[in-house]
Amino acid sequence: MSRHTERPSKSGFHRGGALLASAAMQRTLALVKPDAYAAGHAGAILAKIQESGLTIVAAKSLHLTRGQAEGFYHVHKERPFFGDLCTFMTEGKIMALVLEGENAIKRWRDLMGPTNATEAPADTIRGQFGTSIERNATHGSDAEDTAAFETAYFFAGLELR
Ligand code: RTP
Ligand code: MG
Repeated sequence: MSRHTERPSKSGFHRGGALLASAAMQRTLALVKPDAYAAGHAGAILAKIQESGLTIVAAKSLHLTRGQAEGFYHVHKERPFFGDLCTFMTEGKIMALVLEGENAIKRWRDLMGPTNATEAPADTIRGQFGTSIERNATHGSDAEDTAAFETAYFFAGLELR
């Protein structure tokens, strides 16, 4: 086998002795929603993120206007819960975070748990801090394209360096 031959391994490909990582480095947008922020859970949620090994690239707290909430959740505008969701998301301050790591999008959604907090395992963030299908403590982007849109919705380029 020549020095430049690629051969598969358990975790990626070796080329000339160097390991090429197979996991993608990603950024994702996380929100601490108004229910969890008002209840004082933002600190505990930040601690869980850091314990998971994800890096917090950017963070801020803000109070969304109705228009800003509608724009953020525009993909859901035809859904029956859209109006209630926007009312909820504007009832108080939120925290917006950009998280980075290998497979960050899925890792953050796994940490959050399923949408319905009443069905979320107790060791997930939604299981611990959410109370219903709507009031579920946190948001996470669901794909690379939505992560890019949502990150840029909250943060300017200079805040993401
Ligand atoms: P998110 O976008 O906030 O991370 O939540 P998700 O992907 O788990 O769930 P999605 O289907 O995108 O729904 C967005 C948010 O809308 C609220 N919701 N209410 N009343 C209802 O039936 C209902 N369904 C969803 C939740 O706050 C959900 O996170
Ligand atoms: Mg979603």
